[in-house]
Amino acid sequence: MQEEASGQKKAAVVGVVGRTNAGKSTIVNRLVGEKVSIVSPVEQTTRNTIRGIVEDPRGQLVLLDTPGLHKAVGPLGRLLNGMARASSAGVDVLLVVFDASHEPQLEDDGWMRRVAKEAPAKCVFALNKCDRSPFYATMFRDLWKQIAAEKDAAGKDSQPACEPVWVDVCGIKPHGCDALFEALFGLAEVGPALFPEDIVTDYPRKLAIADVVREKLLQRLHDEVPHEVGVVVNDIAEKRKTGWEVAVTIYVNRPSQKGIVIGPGARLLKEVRLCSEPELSDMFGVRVKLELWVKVVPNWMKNNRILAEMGYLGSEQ
Ligand SMILES: Nc1nc2c(ncn2[C@@H]2O[C@H](COP(=O)(O)OP(=O)(O)OP(=O)(O)O)[C@@H](O)[C@H]2O)c(=O)[nH]1
Ligand SMILES: [Mg+2]
Repeated sequence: MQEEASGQKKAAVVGVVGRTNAGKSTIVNRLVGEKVSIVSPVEQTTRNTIRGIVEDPRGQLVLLDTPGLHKAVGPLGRLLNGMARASSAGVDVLLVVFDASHEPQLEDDGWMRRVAKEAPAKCVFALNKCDRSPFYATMFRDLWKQIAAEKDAAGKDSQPACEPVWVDVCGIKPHGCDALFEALFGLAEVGPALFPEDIVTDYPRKLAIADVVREKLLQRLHDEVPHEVGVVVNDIAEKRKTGWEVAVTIYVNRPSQKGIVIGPGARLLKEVRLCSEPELSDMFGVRVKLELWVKVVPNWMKNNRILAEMGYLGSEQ
């Protein structure tokens, strides 16, 4: 590569967007090579914008993993959609992830129209889940052709739709994102690194711990409960001999949900704790012990203090 040969490294901020469940966080973790963002089959898994930092001989990519766009339900849903839209602005490269194991959905159409309208200079369309069959790559390409043609036909005054770089990817396979890496570094420009070399994320510690606990809950809860669960880390006591003792509150919306989260004989909560602790100990290189409390606060999603503690209102700790 020319830049490498001349010793000049590249750098880019990449906004990773797309509809919920498309596999954005899976791809970000794969590119970073470490888990920086939680993943689950439940919609609206990612609730904060998370920066994953990729260091490579070619340079540095700063990936902004965002909440997936979805049909907004309630104040939290609207907040997450706003966050997703806002984080596509002001990036060097826009990476739109599509789940091509399904036909294009309304939100996919929406992202394509947004790209056509705003014509970002550099854009990659990643068709994810190419391990699955059928794989609707042609349908996605045809939809884009149609949207770009509509935009170009719309008038002389507006700028023409941009030409995205298309890549088929598989977020769950070890080499499933190599082509995407190539595409992103291909679009990045020569420039200084934005973060020190040895960090993979600057996501605040309390929010990262809360996310791991929420991931373990999402993996075990069904129906509407996952969307009405929120997690806050209240305190991290750093003990010299025994490691970190972390106090965590799990907020639910209704009394019946408290019983579901705790589970018969407190089994579910215990499982969540036992799965989270080793992962967190690994993540931070110190023994982590969790104390989990479940609290019913009707309409916590409308409570600005709680939303701020969760980092959803931009007052991250
Ligand atoms: N088969 C297959 N499944 C995948 C692939 N990539 C992601 N998944 C699965 O898709 C589901 C959603 O993945 P996430 O990475 O959480 O999706 P997301 O786009 O970040 O979702 P939100 O955070 O809700 O916006 C998870 O169950 C992943 O394991 C893939 O390439 N192939
Ligand atoms: Mg996500």
